[in-house]
Amino acid sequence: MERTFLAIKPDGVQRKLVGEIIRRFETKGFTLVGLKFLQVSKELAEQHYGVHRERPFFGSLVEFITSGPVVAMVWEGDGVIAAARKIIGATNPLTAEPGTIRGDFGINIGRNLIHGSDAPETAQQEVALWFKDEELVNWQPHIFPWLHE
Ligand code: DAT
Ligand code: MG
Repeated sequence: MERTFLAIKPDGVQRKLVGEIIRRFETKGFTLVGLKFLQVSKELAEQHYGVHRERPFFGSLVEFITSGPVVAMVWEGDGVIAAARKIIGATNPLTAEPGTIRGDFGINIGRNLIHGSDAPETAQQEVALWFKDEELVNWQPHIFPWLHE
């Protein structure tokens, strides 16, 4: 089944939105298969945001993601990569739709609360970058038949 990498950024943690954010993916019906709370190293941050290396905001992006603890997660479910991006909302919280995480809780592009993988290839890369195989749990929740026909 499909998996995606999500990370609650330092602003989400500092603003005590961890429970609220996790709740949205839980109640939607996706399955949590990996979770850790960590202080991100500069090396990990630079690798994670490698595609943005040439962008003018790369330095501040790395500085921000390493500025405080982060909640790193892997979520599972059919279509979870695209669905999580919808739940998260547009990159700029000011223009993100109300009802999305960024639309409900943010006002600034540099403080947009949560990261989510944007495609199957990046999801696979990011899951592997942040988690070892043995840190991921293969399980099927008991409510599974109540979420799937
Ligand atoms: P997303 O996080 O929605 O996938 P992205 O991958 O294009 O967005 O960019 C990664 C992060 O970089 C984003 O969450 C916030 C920051 N960022 C993107 N565009 C920016 C900009 N124009 N100015 C400042 N920060 C920006
Ligand atoms: Mg992105």
